[in-house]
Amino acid sequence: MPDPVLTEASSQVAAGRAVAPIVKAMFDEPTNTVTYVVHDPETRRAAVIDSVLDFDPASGRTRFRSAEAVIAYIRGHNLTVDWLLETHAHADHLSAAPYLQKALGGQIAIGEHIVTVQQTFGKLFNAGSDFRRDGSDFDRLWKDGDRFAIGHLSASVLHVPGHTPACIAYVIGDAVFVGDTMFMPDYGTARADFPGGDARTLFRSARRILSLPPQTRLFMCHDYLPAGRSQYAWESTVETERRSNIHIRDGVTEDEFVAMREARDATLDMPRLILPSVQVNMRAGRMPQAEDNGVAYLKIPVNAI
Ligand SMILES: N[C@@H](CCC(=O)N[C@@H](CS)C(=O)NCC(=O)O)C(=O)O
Ligand SMILES: [Fe+2]
Repeated sequence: MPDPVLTEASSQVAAGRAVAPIVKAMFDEPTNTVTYVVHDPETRRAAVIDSVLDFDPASGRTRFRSAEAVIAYIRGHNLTVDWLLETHAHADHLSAAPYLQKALGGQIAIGEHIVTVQQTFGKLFNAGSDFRRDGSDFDRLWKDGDRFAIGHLSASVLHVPGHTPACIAYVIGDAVFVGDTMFMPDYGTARADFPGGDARTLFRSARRILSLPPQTRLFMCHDYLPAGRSQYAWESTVETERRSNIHIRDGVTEDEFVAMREARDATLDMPRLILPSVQVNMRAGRMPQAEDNGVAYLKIPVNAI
């Protein structure tokens, strides 16, 4: 089937090799998350992708060690932040986008289907009328095929649902920030058992990314250090993933993938931070409104998830 959005993204990748974006990866070991700062070397305009707010669920305390590291990098390299991009509403860490926005500026953006996620989790957490479920907590909502710029770098948006309904991959120059679609070849793919997730849809989204040119650089959102590897890793290519990804390399059929993914998902525990993460991330990384004592509370739904 012709896919005009992917055709456009492919020519962008080819052109993107002329002025490649500079990509800085910052790994958060407690949540196995990779935050990226991507910038245009000519104009020094930048985007931050998938930032992390440190959160200790035992004490309910937030800390800003990861966010401050991003701020130090941005200031140290004299960059101007235009975008604070989320690949999806993460279920395993809280976003630091509002904290970074206060310090650095930039617009907070996510996929337009965040409204579906907001409706699902708004209901689960019985959020009050102060919680807007129309995406308006974000500054920008992306559609498949949307294009934007980071200085002179071209960026475009691929809607890649499956892990969650709102997942986005960002194609920036010749680099793709794949979010939680696939991981390093020896780890495979993301789970598809969260509300609104679907293994068949995930397969199609991952294979769509793998239809980009073979040399396209792919940057993963997580690395879980599978047995047999001792160094964290997060960068791969279309060619490498097609040759050797244990779940979605060339030759694996959709039905084989779905059977494997659903069997594995049935064995997985919920992420340690899923309850705080989704309550905060559905609000673009902000805490629920403080109560009359000035304290914000996060809920734990009992036997509901
Ligand atoms: N043990 C981790 C699990 C995190 C997790 O479930 N990660 C998701 C991405 S948000 C995933 O796709 N994991 C893939 C897998 O374990 O197969 C935690 O508690 O945070
Ligand atoms: Fe995720």
